[in-house]
Amino acid sequence: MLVGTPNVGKSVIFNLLTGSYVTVSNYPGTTVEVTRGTAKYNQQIYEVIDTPGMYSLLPITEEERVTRTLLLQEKPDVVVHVVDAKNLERMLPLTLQLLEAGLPVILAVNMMDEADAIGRQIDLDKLSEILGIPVVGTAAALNRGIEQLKRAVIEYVRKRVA
Ligand SMILES: Nc1nc2c(ncn2[C@@H]2O[C@H](COP(=O)(O)OP(=O)(O)O)[C@@H](O)[C@H]2O)c(=O)[nH]1
Ligand SMILES: [Mg+2]
Repeated sequence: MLVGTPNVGKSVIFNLLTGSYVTVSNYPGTTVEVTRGTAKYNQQIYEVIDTPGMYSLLPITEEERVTRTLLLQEKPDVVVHVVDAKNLERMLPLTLQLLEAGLPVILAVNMMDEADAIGRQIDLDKLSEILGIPVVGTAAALNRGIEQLKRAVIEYVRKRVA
């Protein structure tokens, strides 16, 4: 399940991960759209869900309420928190909320190309060490880091199931 604030690249990542069998539906009783697709990797099929943007697990908007419900009801094997590398410090509080809720989180630090362009350096290994979760740098619009993200997700699922 891909989560994060609006405009961080969730849908670009979703499209790179999934094939053409994508369904868009309104979450029951709402006008909020949830997109589902499948990804195939090493003969395994994974369901991928693109969620409405959320700033906090304590919902204010209908979008946030839907994403919170999806997180709690669908019990995803992996929650990929997608963040904008340019605004990392504003986005990490949600990572902590997701972790505190006991969710299996991987952090995708997206827009690394733009962070690079403004001379912003991010120590992804250090971040991973501090948070205690896998951290992958991506530039989804340039199709960079997606293979590493897939591998991180699969490795995480494998370890949790084992
Ligand atoms: N430069 C750059 N732009 C990106 C990247 N990922 C996404 N974008 C752009 O950011 C905008 C928002 O992306 P989108 O996937 O719709 O964000 P969402 O609201 O999180 O689903 C789009 O214009 C994307 O093309 C990236 O890694 N680098
Ligand atoms: Mg989107």
